Amino acid sequence: MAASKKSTKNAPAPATDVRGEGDELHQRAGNGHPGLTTNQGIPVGDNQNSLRATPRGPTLLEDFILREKITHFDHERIPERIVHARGSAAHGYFELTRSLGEYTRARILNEVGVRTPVFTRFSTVAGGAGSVDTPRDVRGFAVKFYTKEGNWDLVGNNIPVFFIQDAIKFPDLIHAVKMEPDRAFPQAASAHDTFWDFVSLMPESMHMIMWAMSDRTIPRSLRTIEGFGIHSFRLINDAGESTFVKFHWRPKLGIQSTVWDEAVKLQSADNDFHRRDLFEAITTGNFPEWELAVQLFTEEQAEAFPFDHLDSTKIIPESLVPLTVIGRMVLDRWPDNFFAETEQVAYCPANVPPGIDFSNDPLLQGRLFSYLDTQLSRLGGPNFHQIPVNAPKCPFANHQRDGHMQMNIPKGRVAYDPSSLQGDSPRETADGFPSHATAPDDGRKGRVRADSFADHYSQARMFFRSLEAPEQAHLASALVFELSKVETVKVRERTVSHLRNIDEALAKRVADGLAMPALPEPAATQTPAQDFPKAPEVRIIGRTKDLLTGRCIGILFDEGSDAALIANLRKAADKAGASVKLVAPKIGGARLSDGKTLAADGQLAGTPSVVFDAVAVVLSPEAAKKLGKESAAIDFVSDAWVHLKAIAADDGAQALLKIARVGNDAGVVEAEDAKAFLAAAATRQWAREPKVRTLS
Ligand code: HDE
Repeated sequence: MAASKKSTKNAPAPATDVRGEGDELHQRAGNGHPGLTTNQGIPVGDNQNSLRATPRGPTLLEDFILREKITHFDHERIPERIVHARGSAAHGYFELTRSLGEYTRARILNEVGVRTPVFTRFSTVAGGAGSVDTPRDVRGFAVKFYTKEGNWDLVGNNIPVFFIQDAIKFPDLIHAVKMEPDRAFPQAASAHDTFWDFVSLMPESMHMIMWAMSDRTIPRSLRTIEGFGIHSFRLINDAGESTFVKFHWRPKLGIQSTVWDEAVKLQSADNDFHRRDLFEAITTGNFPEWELAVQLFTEEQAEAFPFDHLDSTKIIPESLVPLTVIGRMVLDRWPDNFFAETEQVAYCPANVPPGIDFSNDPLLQGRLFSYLDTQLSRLGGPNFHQIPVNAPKCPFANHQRDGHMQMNIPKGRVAYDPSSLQGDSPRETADGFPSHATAPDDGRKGRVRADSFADHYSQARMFFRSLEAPEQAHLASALVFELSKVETVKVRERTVSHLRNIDEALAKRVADGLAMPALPEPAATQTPAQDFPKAPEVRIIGRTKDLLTGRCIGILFDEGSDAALIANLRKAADKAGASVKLVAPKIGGARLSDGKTLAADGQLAGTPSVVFDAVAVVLSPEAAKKLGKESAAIDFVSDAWVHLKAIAADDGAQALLKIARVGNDAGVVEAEDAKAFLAAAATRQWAREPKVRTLS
């Protein structure tokens, strides 16, 4: 009898983990199925009926199979993450393309061409594990690199700044944004009183508020978000010299976002929109990819910045320190099991290999404590590093012992250091930590905030003024939307009082959108905003890549649709790298003009156009007339129009377009002209926006 097979990198793990040697008892289910057993390996002959005293009598306590099964089930859940509870993750690799050997001795940043395995988890912040994928929220972007020198966790977000400057404020921030404790709503939303109450009393959050209200927080796909390590870290080279570094992930597909109405409708169309998108991309071989870029700067350069780089509410504009691309990350394998991997993965910003070190950013300093601590209750004890997804892929050894769920069997009598009794006990290594650049301690202790942290408005202004006009309008509308959900008038006013310090026109727009009788006084500040040069890198428009790769086109068809036209559109889309999904009123499809039945991928009522990047409507005149009375069909077309998507339609479909009040512009093309359609489908039709919505 063979021992169990271990899952190899790309092969799915066996459905059941049959450990150790068994005998024919364990194989007798037949057809290659292992026999069902209890957790003690006792073969189970009946998994359908519990043990009863008589056929209609009471169940017996003696039934150890029933008891074991129910007991295990009762304990299947662990506490969800206090933040970032909802997430999706994938395996992949990081490949260094440019050595940072001059700056760091970390091997992962020295060895060009070497592929280091990674496990990357994306998340929303505020919602629970079962909440939807598409609320307005920051996205977590956490990467665990399994390096040869131990695990390096780069635990970042898709926004390069944060709400607060000091970790001591984090519990307050999170309590304010989560559902309100007395009423237990709203779930996964910042649009409520407690959040705006807190941030309006916390001027340092204003820069982050600008980002949070921008289209960055309603991404189209996890494959189209940027990632940022946020804090400055240090790189330390062999000579012990230190260089500051900020880490940036840039998506190969470019940044793409939704429009707000689309994000709202996505919440009802598909709770799992981002998770499904990532799953489908990876399992169909369209592996998402990001570049890793760094900003490197010295202590002297940092001294000259007009802000403090240790303050996590600030970016370092690329005009001051340009980005250098040093590698790429490809996610190419979906986890075998959500709980074992995605749920149990434990990131910690304190996990860094020798050659990477921390800065004094007070937010980072607090995080260095929090992450290990939280796992003790979330994963139940100090041995969570032994869970496969968390275990380093390099050897690791020390004298830590015992504790709940110890999975290893350490050998020998020595569990302490120094020792002299055992030749193979682990010892310190000369090239291990500490690799720190020594920092002088000037002996002054105190709960103080450096004066260099006092400017809360200049970068908020820089961000807002750097955006393109449609993005500014979206940001203003988002503020109006969120503040309209705030019941307490003084909280609305206090927020607008900060906006006045950022940009007077923005404050007026928002006050007008809220129908405020008068503008409140600007918030008092000792450090008024300065005018920094624009930072074009904060925009999305202009930085989106007009690519079809990774986008999905929906084709709506019905009885009698033109078969050749559909085939042509599919072929052209496929050639351009887009995927296509067919939508029809019935999932079994419909008979096309050539008499053949084409099956649909989605039923019209359950597959609205929000899930697509562009749509084509190919209908016979009769079908268009029929669908003109079907609200799902009308919404399919009108939503594509108001969400600024390309629409291709044949002659037959025109009646439906008319009912859906689709206008005329460069994004509405004839279905016969596949080339024009695909060109329009590669981008959003921003010029259409003023026709379809009033922006604040
Ligand atoms: Fe986190 N954060 N955080 N955070 N964070 C957690 O750790 C915390 C912060 C981030 O996919 C928790 O394992 C404190 C900034 C991500 O598993 C917890 C502070 C950034 C994830 C925690 C911050 C992040 C977390 C909850 C202020 C961007 C999800 C569960 C000092 C740079 C990781 C857990 C995953 C998760 C604490 C602020 C990113 C409680 C105290 C800034 C992506 O430890």
